[in-house]
Amino acid sequence: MNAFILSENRFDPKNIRKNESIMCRGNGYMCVRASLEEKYIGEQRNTLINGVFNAPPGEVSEIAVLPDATNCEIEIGGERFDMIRTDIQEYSRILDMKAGEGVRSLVWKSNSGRIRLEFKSIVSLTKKHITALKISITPLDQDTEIKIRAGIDAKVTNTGVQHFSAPVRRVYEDGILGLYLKTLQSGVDVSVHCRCSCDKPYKEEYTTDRRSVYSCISLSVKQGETAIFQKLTSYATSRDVEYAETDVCPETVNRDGTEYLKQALLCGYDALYAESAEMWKKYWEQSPLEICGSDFENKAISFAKYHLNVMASKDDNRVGIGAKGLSGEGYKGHSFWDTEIFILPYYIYTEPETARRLLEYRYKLLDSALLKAKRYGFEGAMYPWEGAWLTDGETCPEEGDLDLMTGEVRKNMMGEIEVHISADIAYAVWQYFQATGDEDFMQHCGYEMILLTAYFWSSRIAEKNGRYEILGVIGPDEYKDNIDNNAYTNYMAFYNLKLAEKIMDKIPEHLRKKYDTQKMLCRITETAERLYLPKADKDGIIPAFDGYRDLEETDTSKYKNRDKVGLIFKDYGFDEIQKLQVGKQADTIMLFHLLGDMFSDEEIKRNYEFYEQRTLHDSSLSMCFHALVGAKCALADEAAAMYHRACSVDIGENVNNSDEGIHSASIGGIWLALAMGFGGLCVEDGMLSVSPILPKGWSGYRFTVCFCGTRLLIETDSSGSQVKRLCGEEKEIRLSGKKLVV
Ligand code: IFM
Repeated sequence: MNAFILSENRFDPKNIRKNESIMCRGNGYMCVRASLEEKYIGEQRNTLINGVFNAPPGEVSEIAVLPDATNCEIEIGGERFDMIRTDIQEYSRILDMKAGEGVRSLVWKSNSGRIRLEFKSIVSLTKKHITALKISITPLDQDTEIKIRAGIDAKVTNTGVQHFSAPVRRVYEDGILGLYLKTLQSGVDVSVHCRCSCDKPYKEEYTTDRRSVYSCISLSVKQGETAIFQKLTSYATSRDVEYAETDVCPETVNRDGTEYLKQALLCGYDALYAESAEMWKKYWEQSPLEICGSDFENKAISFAKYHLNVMASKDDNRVGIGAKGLSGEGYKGHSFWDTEIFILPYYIYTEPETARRLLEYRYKLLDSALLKAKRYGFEGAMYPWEGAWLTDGETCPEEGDLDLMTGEVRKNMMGEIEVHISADIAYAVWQYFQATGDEDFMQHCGYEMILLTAYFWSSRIAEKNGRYEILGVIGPDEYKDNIDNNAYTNYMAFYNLKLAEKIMDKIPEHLRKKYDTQKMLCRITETAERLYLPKADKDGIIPAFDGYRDLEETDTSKYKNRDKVGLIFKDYGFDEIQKLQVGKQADTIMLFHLLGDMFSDEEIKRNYEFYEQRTLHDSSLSMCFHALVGAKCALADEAAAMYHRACSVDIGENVNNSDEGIHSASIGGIWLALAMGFGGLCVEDGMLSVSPILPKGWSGYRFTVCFCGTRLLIETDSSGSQVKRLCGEEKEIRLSGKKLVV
């Protein structure tokens, strides 16, 4: 089995959306879902650019679906190509993750005889504004007349919401189609240009339809000859990082968009593919990642690495990572704690520059975090639970689930009380610093972020029972609303406070001038001293929140480990679930990885088993973390089973699971569980440490780690583990408890 190929051997309309998500192509700047060129009911044809958000009146900001350029309708002898209504043979469709190319090949039994079709497409990794499509058409039985209609179509919406003004449409003398439009509220200018052509003599006409412009190419092709059609497209927006420091006008965006396309046209599909594939090759070679002995897990880890390269911007620190990456409009393109806790470790240890950019994005959100704290009567940095564009502030929708029978809408409290994200961000800052030693980042951003998040906790506590408590929160487990002293939140807040104490003497002068750091330190220290940290009860269980052990126990076997999530709602309403010892996702157990030193091995194992039984894994964030903590508890086989489930989130059998986009946290979590769970990767007292274990069913695995400028390859098989230095200076590290110099 080729680990770098995602494939479909039979066209099944049920899989249209899932394949669009998992096979999407992108480069961190933009992503194009792998929609088929011809239209089908149920498709979700999305092209998304990181940072192009818009908020219609009364709604929160969401990533706006851009005009589509994937479309291409083929007609042969007057018959339209369509895989549902016609006879299709020799079908195969793949995403070659090693080269970032989608390929579909088939033979269509048309009324004009058999036609061989091959579709190839990329989003260039080297020319980030460019997408390219190449279609090879070969009539096998007779000479044929071919018509191809392809263009730019702005009749796209975010599931019904139109974010753009009516477009200006143009066709230029050189056959370039242009479409210019603006987001309705946020005023982002977008230009899309495309050029269609064919390698055989053809006639070209231009048509328009509502909000769209097309090129219509017709040609005759002899039996056995191949006509090659090419469509190259460029996207440019006024939010592109190239214009970050200037006030750009629409004309400049249009001019640059045309120029990007003209440059691409000089290359053509094959050369564009070759240079992009070369960059992909470097990406794979720079940091090898493999699981041996288990084909599925190996494919899943390649899949994760592929998507981790297409979801994050490499050069723009004004954008984050969406919960669906850039693979779909799900979760409105917003960034959650998913980034810092699940995804960032991959970048920290393999692409530290990208990790820094992602943390700078959070730094740039500090003003929003300070404002949000004020709005709720607190101080310090209360980070938005959902982040979009820098000036959007909190983008968590206030409306929650709708009760269809009563018409009542449940208020969504996450933006207000799912506060652990502030500590998660501070935690991530420190993780980054530990692995990179990047003092420059800390001076410019990191210390301030740690200080202000810690200060937030000193205002978010309430004095109760002679101590400080954190009341009225939502913890990671979102099936529990408005709880007191969520163990996860309290411990992470404590960590954040202690971190602030630790860095106090490193706070640079400009921050000492900006803030009353002495006063802040006093409050931070006092809060840390008096903050309540839920301790294990007589059974050794750390209560997930106040009163947890008094809740009713229920048989979770009916609801967990099934194909569908949310099954519990068939038997219980949301309010009833509050009274049960059940959880949606990993919660307390996450502490055993994040703050493992604070708990004994015995405590970790007992709590892991207790909470796993009560967790429904209804969130894609759950399985990877259970695999990670399970591996750390030396429950290697259970962890491997959880890992398998985490790998199945996007590429498993469940057809609809990823319709709205891939699950970026789970994808980051797959790497996290491999490297930090099975591989035991961590930094202890400034020294890198790995202590790999090999679960049953795997014959080995390898991953790379970038630590303070040195890149290491960690390889494990049944004979043990070894560490090789790939580049950078010598490092003293700990391998399975023993110090060695690599
Ligand atoms: O951040 C998560 C949350 O923990 C569970 N619901 C989905 C969110 C986005 O992935």
